[in-house]
Amino acid sequence: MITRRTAIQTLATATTALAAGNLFAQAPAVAAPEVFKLPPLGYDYEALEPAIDAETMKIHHDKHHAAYVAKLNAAIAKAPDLASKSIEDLLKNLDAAPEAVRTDIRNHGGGHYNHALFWQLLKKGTGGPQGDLLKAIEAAFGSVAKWQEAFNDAALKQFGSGWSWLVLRGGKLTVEATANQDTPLSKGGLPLLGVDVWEHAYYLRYQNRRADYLKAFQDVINWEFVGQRFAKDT
Ligand code: MN3
Repeated sequence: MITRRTAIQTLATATTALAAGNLFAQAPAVAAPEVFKLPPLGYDYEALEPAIDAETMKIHHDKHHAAYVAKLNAAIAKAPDLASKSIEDLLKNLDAAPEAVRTDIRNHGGGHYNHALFWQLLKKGTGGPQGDLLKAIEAAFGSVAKWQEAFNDAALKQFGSGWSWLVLRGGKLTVEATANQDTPLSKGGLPLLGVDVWEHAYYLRYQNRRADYLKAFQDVINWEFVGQRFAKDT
């Protein structure tokens, strides 16, 4: 005869066995699913020497960007409904993310997006802006030199960590700075070009000399890529 007590005992034994089975089946503990992946750099670490040194590129891409991706995936694991969204969608609609993960999406999602863009923005020897982009820069800033001045000025004035950007907003070009890993995408703009002014981006070669890094950065802008981004959205 099955009493209530033996029924509970049987159930408890079965539950324990099931849990044990699951434990062995799942071991070892798995990291958050890789919804977002670290994109390859796309060129050698030393490709941007001497403007940006190989060691900085290696640590910046393999460690810093990888950490943003890992922490973004950890946040997505806590809000699986977001897993089907693109990084652009997540950042354009931060308010749509559950409050518990919103700050992580903003910081680590922003870090992932900004760096994935940044690697593509870098290339030696592409000259300067051409064609329609050149015309638009001249119309908005007066000249390429004046744009450089505004861009570098915003980068120098950014207190602490952040970015300076060339942004396409409402069909017009602007220069804007953001703190931390905030991106113009979250405020309705399209970042065409950005310079990372976190110290991890330049400290090994330039130490406190952010202005020297910014001057050298101008030699490694992939203007063909920036021009393509501009053409696609105008
Ligand atoms: Mn960085």
